[in-house]
Amino acid sequence: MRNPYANYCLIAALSIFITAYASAQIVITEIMYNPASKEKMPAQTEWIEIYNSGDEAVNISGWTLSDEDGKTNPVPDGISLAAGEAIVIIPGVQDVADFRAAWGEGFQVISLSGFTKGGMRGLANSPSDTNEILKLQNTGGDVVDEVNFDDVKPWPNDRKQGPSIYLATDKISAEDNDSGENWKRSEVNKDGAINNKITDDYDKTDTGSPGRIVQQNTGEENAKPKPSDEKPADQET
Ligand SMILES: [Ca+2]
Ligand SMILES: [Ca+2]
Ligand SMILES: [Ca+2]
Ligand SMILES: [Ca+2]
Repeated sequence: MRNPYANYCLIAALSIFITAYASAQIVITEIMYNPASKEKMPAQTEWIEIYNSGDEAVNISGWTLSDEDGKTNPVPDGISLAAGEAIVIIPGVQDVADFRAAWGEGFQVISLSGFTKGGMRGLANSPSDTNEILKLQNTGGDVVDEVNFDDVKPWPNDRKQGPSIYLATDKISAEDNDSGENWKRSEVNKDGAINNKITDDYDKTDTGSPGRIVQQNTGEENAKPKPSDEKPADQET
C-alpha cells in the first residue's frame, strides 16, 4: 500500500513548484527613484511598478520589497495581479488617493509601510552597484525578482530628475531587467508615459507610466495579450 505521507510530500512539492513558477512571472518593470517632486520626509513621491507577465493571476499578499537596508511590511491580504496587470507600490507615507490625484486611475496602487526609514528606507537618488538592490520576495522569502539598478551606463542616467526608468516591453523578464541596457528613461507621450498633475506633494513635473505597460510593436496598453504573444517575428522561430 502506498504511503500516505509520500502523497503528502508529492502534493507539497508540487504546490511549491506551482507557486515558484507562478511567482517567476512577476517582474519589476518601472522605478521612480529620482522624482523632481518632494522627497524630503514626510513626503516621498517615489514608486515602483510590478507586472504579471504570466497567464495566471498571482496573489502577492504577504510579499515584501527590500533592499540592502531593510524590508517593507508585507503586501496586505487580498491583493492579486491578473495576467497582464501592472500595479504600483508607493511608500506608506504617501496616500493612495494623493497618488491617484497626481497620476490617475485605472490600476491598483498599494501603499506599503517600511518603504522608508525602518525598512528599505526609500530609493536613493544616487544608486550604485552596492546600493539600491531591490528585491521582491514572496511569502516563503524566495526572491521573485531582483534589480540592482544604477544611474550610469549602461543604465539610463538621471540627470534632470523627474522621469522614471522603465523596462523595454520586449525585454520583460526577471532576467532581462538585470541589464541596464534594457531600461529606458520615461519621455512624455512615449510608451504610455505622461506627466503627473501637480498636487501638494507631487509638486513638480515627473514623467512615467505607472500601472501601464505599452507594447512597443502594437501600441496596445496594459499588456493584453501577454508579451510572449507579442514577440517580434524574428524571435518566433
Ligand atoms: Ca529618491
Ligand atoms: Ca544598485
Ligand atoms: Ca531581475
Ligand atoms: Ca509602466
